[in-house]
Amino acid sequence: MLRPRDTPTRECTSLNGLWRFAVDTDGVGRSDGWWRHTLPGRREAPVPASYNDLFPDPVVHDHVGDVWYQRVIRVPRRWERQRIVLRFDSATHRAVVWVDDTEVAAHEGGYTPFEADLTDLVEPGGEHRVTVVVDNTLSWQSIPPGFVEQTPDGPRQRYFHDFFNYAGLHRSVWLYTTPRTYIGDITVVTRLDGATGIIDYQVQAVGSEEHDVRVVLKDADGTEVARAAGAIGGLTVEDVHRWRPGEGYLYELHAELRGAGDEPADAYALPVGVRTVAVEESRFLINGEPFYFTGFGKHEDSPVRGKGHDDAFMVHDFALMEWLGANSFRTSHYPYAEEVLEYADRHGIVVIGETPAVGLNAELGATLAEAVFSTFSAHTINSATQETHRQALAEMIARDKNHPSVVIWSIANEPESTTTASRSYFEPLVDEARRLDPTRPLAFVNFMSATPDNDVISGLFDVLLLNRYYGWYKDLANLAAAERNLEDELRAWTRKHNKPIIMTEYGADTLSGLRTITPTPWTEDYQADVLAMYHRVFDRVEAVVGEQIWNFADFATAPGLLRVDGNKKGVFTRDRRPKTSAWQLRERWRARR
Ligand code: BDP
Repeated sequence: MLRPRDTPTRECTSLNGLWRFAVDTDGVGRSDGWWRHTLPGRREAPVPASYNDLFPDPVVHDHVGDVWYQRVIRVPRRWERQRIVLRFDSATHRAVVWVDDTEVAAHEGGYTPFEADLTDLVEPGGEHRVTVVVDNTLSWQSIPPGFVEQTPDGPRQRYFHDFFNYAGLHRSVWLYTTPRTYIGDITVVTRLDGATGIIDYQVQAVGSEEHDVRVVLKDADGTEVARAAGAIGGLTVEDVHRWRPGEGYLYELHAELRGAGDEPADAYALPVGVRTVAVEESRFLINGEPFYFTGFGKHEDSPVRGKGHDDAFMVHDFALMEWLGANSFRTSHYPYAEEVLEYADRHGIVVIGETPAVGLNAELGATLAEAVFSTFSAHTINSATQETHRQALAEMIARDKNHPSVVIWSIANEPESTTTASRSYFEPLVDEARRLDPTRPLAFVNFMSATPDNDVISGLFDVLLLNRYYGWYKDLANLAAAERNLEDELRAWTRKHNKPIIMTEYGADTLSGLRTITPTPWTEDYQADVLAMYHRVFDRVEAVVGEQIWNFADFATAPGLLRVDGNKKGVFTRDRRPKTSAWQLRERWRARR
């Protein structure tokens, strides 16, 4: 799915800004047909943003169910004879969209885009009402899963993941045009043959049959370096400038459809980074060279905006990672806004892309939702959930396949992975991911109680991603034992699988400003001691090819006895002030570059 762009044949208008907004507390909007009229009440909400923290009102903050957004759009008169598309970069967790009285789109899943073709519905020069209902409910069949508990005081959403269930229109909304015959999709796969780069491309045209495809590759200065014709083909670049960590060099692939009169029917420009990714035994190779990941698991999370994308926070977060010398991050625990991946592409930051499949684990359900259940069963996570998961995976790969920054797909975070049911659940998803993208290594993030002895699914994957909390949930305030246990476990994984290991989570909750001399959990000093202990072990175990701390910054969660106004494992506070560990990391990571 191509991101909307202005090109010589396409025009984009942003629909970001203030929309009318109503919380459907009584759940009557759908039966009363709220899309037919102006929404009730006088509230407005910004797009993009989560709605939860905008108003000082627990009814909004903890709402379970539908909220409604509405605005009027004006379609420029000059868009006559164009194909007109309405696009939502995301709606968390599902949405239905109407234009005037007509339903135009419905989408499940909170972190991938969806579109509606409005060509036959809207009038160039005219005004139209756009209404969106966004439902934040998590069920056994949603990804991520959850359940709604009916209590005497109303419904309560329970879920098995450790971040607040922010919802709303978190990303941009667009109205854009393409010609009626248009480029529907482009796929690029890059290879290296010595100093030569090869870009295998595929351009999918939609509409009239009579057209030619032409492709021109330009370097970063805009100079043409290769050209080809045909919907499927290859471009060869001698002395190619590689995309590599730390330097996000991008070419631009200009694809054109040409009709009978040789007029350009459609044109689209796609940034392309030429690089390879491979796994060889326990090494992770980018462009044939061993790569060591340093950085974080993150969240899209900031005060007031919640999970709403914000360019200022994005640039600031990347600048802080650069200050530390970090070279990578994981999009824990869902695909991030596409702006984030584009930025990573341009700046040479390496990304592990993750689906929203977080909390598929009864053990976490017991801790985070006080719920007792079997992870996989006819009544809990079942084949319908698996289908939602498959769709989320397919939509992530469709959106992100062309980003050179993305080097690994993570199919889930901390699922149950020790039972035959987990093996049956994941096998088809692994096959599907490999079918959709045979070029990138595949992984899942392994939960602490799934050890080399009882795990039954790691053999299906290329890289081991481990979340370990020695020194925190285990061996608290006993870092000598934590160090022994961590090293023993890493060596056991290596003996069993001989695959690259990336520690995708480790850390300790830390209250900014709390200091100590003797080892005391929650202090800044204890966080620094825990990280230093992990780093000593990583430096001794050869199969460890990456360290991504949990978390980049403190973030909001559901209330819990272990959570003091959210999760405090950040190296930065929620407003991005450094804790003591930041200087320690800066020293370690900058020395590695
Ligand atoms: C892991 C989860 C992560 C949590 C973290 C923690 O992957 O989402 O926030 O632990 O407990 O289980 O801090």
